Amino acid sequence: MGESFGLMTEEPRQGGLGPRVDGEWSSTGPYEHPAAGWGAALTVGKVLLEQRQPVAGTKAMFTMNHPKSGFDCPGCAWPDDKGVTLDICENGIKHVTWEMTHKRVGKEFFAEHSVSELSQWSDFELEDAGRLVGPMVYDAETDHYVPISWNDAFRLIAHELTAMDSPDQAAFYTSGRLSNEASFLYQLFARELGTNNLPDCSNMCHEGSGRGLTASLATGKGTADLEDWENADALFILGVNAASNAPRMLTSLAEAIDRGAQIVHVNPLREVAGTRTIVPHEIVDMATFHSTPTSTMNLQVRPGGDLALIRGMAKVVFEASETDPSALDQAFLDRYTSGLDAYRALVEATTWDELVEQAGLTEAEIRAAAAVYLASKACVISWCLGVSQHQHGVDTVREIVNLLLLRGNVGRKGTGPSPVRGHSNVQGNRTCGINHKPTEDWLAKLDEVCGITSPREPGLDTVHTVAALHRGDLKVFLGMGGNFVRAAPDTALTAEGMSRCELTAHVSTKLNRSHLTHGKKALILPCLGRTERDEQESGPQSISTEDAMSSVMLSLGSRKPASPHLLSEPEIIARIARATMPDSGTPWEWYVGDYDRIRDTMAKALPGFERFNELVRQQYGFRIPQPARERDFQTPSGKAEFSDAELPDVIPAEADVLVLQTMRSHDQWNTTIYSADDRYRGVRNIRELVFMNRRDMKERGIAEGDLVDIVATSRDGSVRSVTAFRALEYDTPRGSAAGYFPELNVLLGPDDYSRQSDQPLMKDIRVRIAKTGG
Ligand SMILES: Nc1nc2c(c(=O)[nH]1)N[C@H]1C(S)=C(S)[C@@H](COP(=O)(O)OP(=O)(O)OC[C@H]3O[C@@H](n4cnc5c(=O)[nH]c(N)nc54)[C@H](O)[C@@H]3O)O[C@H]1N2
Ligand SMILES: Nc1nc2c(c(=O)[nH]1)N[C@H]1C(S)=C(S)[C@@H](COP(=O)(O)OP(=O)(O)OC[C@H]3O[C@@H](n4cnc5c(=O)[nH]c(N)nc54)[C@H](O)[C@@H]3O)O[C@H]1N2
Ligand SMILES: [Mo]
Repeated sequence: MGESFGLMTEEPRQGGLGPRVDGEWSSTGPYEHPAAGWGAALTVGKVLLEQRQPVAGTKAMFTMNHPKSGFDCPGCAWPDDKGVTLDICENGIKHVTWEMTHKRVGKEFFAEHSVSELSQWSDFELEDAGRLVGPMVYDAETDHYVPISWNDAFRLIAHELTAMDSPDQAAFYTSGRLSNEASFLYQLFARELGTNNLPDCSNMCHEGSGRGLTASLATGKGTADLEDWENADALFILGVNAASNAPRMLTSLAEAIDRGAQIVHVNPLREVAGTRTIVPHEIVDMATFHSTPTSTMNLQVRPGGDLALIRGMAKVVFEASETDPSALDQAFLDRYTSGLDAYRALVEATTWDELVEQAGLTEAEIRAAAAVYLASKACVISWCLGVSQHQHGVDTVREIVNLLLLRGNVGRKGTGPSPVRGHSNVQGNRTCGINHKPTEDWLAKLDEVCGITSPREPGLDTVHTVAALHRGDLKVFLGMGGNFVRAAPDTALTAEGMSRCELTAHVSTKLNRSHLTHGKKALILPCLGRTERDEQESGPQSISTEDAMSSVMLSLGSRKPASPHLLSEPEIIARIARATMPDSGTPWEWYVGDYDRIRDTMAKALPGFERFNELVRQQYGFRIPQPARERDFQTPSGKAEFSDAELPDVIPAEADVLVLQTMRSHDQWNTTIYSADDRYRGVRNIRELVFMNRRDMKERGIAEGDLVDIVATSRDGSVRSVTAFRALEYDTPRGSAAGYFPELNVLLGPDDYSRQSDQPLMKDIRVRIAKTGG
């Protein structure tokens, strides 16, 4: 795999990209204990000790997500629960502790290890080396990163950006941790320079959700918030591994069960959140081992089969309305929606045979789910990557909205669509302008307020950035956080594309693979983390973030920075901008002196941010007004739009082809892998694995633990493969398989993206699996 591009060339190891394993791998099947609880508490203690942070770490936990003067957990985007004083979870704690490590990566480290040597380190070892402490530049002669002053680093970036033939030869990537203030400055810089090339990580997670919701309801976000979760009597949870990736959702699920609500989990795998939990912050529950169920029904859908399931449920609702008019909210439908007749005709014309086949569920199961929906007065439907990272992600999101509309489950207490966002501020990034396809309204306002002329041509998103890198069309790649090379599809192709750039520069807290797969010139620019004190001219600064339910809150870091040489993200952006555009009329330095000034400008440029500085200082910040929540649907027709997509065929035509999904283990944060274990799936000391259905294994002569080759055929016919992965039997539907991201990203071709959302098909890789050497 990609020898010259800084990727590991070593033989595959069964530890995957995580730490080297010290014991035999083992697989005992799904976790039999409640989610969270003592398993989580033990891990937390271990993590704090490993990073030598038992005391400071514990102290930090008490200020995390604290409504006043705390910092926002840099983990997931799940909203803070207002009734809970210690609203934290195992994975949030791991995440924060990882940032607070005592280990440092300074100039001595880089003098000791060449880039070629570091390229042979695992991804875990790179990050585990510690926090980056000073700006570094790549020296091609010695193949080492060497120190550079901040000023020289900014000058180098400015030089490369001004040497380009067009501003569209640069791409400005954002990972979803970036604050609202920094996001605003970053997009302002890109646009003032003259490009909309703003690829971001939401191109890989919820682009499809945003597009679907916008087409249906004229809002790119969910309309439900935590209060709605608390007032729903039916919750449908599709395609999310909540116990690992949004653990604080477990609290909401347990509370829902306690008040008698129904919870239906839809997932090819029976994830542990679909069973029981010990509520993450309930210390008393932990002491008494009191656990609460978190589900009333589990439906093991076929990969990509969600649309068929939802349509089947709609079919039952229409059927019921023949005898019971209250099955439909006719008053709502008449007043607020458009396109019902066409949708109804389509649903009625779809046969049960088709629905059952495509959903991979029996008619009885679909009817049972519909019965829950029909019996409920207020329903929330929630989803994550299991829905969005598919070819028909946009159609599926729209089908979810269709079903909600039928019974008036939008814009009313206890109802609404509710996508589970990923990174802690991925939603805020978009709100603040990180968007490769901005609307004219948005740009016009930005131009008016900031006195610039934004380009109108749409820019590159993630998959098109990979293609442009590879064609050699991009001269400069700037990464604002994240680990683009590991996160994007087709690792080798992405790395090779990066090496064609004149300059790659990454603003980061820790060393990662993207620093090693560098351009001709390369910079590492270390920044402050979310937990750290950010001192500027006017004193300590707060930043703000927006959670998955549109609440914007301040976050104040208070820890001593990992090094006195770190700069904040807003400062780095402002200084790059000034160096590149010395005559810019934007008051870059003045903005950085006091972030209130950035917020004052944002208050004028962003709809819903009026009085930003004042509102964000309220105890729980503020919720961005959302017309769709008030049933004001600002679509072209002025109504919520039903969609009428054809039922997609999600079953591979060739009988020996399996649909492989790539997902996270319990012990990783995206490309950061903490260990080679996946507690809730019963796996230890192994990541280079593939979970398969027992019958699919038998058919291929594969026994438990056998080494297998996985060969993927891309949509463009090209073939990619990995070898010597271990096949493990798992309860996944026939014809499907599952393994870990980012180890399996090598299997995704550049053409393997949804034509609806432009999202890579990370949950739908078409593969053949056979015994290695067989
Ligand atoms: N601890 C931790 N928390 C995280 C992250 C992390 O890496 N670690 N990442 C953050 C980010 S950026 C994001 S976007 C989110 C991701 O959160 P998730 O969406 O939970 O992420 P995945 O691990 O990819 O899990 C996908 C889930 O969808 C299911 N699935 C796969 N295909 C289908 C399908 O066709 N239909 C249905 N119904 N289900 C399907 C899988 O079995 C799995 O349960 O989590 C965020 N939170
Ligand atoms: N096959 C497959 N691929 C996937 C996915 C999948 O499910 N399957 N999921 C996709 C999804 S949903 C996402 S969101 C992407 C994730 O893609 P990214 O967001 O690009 O990746 P992360 O792993 O979150 O980034 C980790 C790095 O961020 C840096 N970092 C951490 N904290 C900070 C900070 O405060 N500031 C700055 N500037 N840097 C910081 C550190 O240097 C760390 O190495 O991956 C995508 N790729
Ligand atoms: Mo994500």
